[in-house]
Amino acid sequence: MASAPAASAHDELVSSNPRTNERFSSAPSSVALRFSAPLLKIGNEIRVVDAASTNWVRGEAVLARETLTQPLSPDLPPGEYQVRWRVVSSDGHAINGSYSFLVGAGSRSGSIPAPGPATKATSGPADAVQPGADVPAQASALPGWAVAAVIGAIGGVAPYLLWGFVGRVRKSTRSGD
Ligand SMILES: [Cu+2]
Repeated sequence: MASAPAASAHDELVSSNPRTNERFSSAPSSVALRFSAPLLKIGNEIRVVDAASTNWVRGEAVLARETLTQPLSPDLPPGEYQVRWRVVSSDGHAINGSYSFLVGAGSRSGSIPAPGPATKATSGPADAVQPGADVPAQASALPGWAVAAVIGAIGGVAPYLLWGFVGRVRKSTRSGD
């Protein structure tokens, strides 16, 4: 049998800057991730955390087709940083992953545990987790099925909302005559 076509597969991370376990003498100013196909423009997130779970990103991630770029705070102090990404693949599925890079000579890779599966139910968004609380950052992240459900809901409801909006505009235009 021929191998199955790749059309139905999730997209994959094909390259990154920084690379996995790359070591910098001076801190990088951004993280750029390139995927195997253009991402959907929804729910894409890159976090860059240190061993204390501080997130060092600054501003919004910028999506350009298959490349998602996240600016970082200037002058990251020496240490290990873990890039934790979650994006929505071109087939509508959420995919995620993580890898580390190093700033300065002293640190070693592997001291930051990789995010595990999202098993804990949480009552608030990720940013509501108290600093210093012993909760993995990804525990409150939306699971993939939830992201897919939101996309499905938006896609299913949008035409009706648009229809209703157009209808109201038409009515108000007529009554204004
Ligand atoms: Cu998929």
